[in-house]
Amino acid sequence: MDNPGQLSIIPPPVRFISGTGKLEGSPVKKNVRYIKDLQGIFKDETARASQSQEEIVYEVEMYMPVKEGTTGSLFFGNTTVFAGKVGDEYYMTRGHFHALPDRTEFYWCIRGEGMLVEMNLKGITWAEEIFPGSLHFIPPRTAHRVVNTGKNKLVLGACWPADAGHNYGDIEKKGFGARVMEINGQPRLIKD
Ligand code: S6P
Ligand code: ZN
Repeated sequence: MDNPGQLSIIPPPVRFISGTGKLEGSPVKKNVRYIKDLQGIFKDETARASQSQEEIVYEVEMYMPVKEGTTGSLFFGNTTVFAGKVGDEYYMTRGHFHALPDRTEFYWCIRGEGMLVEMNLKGITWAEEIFPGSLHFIPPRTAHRVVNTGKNKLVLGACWPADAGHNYGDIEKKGFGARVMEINGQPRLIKD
């Protein structure tokens, strides 16, 4: 043994860049959602279909150190929602319940401004303001969607259980019951 008694010190596999919220490292996976991927998500489908289909609406970077579905473990990620609108509706994520409905999640804002739209199983919808430093707990059985109401990128960190999974189907069928629209130059949460 070269160094008897010496324990190993290793570099971490992933770096979280605090200024930008980016993740760096070989285990990081990335998903990009373009306008062309978001059919039926925005209120004005005609407007969505007529704008540039290759424009990015949002990107997600994920560090998933265990197999998806592992009980008792965690995933870490970021979501960047670009600035833009489809008609009068701000760019946003698809939104989902977790497939295991009681699984919760934390989001926190790194930069930008927006709204976190949430909906419970009774169909009651509300939104939390997002701003740098804001911290958001997604309760059990609560659908969640991130909306960028600003002129710059909105970047959020997220941490969620590795067995949470995603249920997109219920949102595709019923929506959130409310949308964040620009009305007279201001973001408003209005009934759908
Ligand atoms: C995962 C977590 C986020 C979202 C991301 C994109 O539980 O909530 O990482 O996956 O914000 O949203 P969506 O609705 O397209 O998965
Ligand atoms: Zn989630």
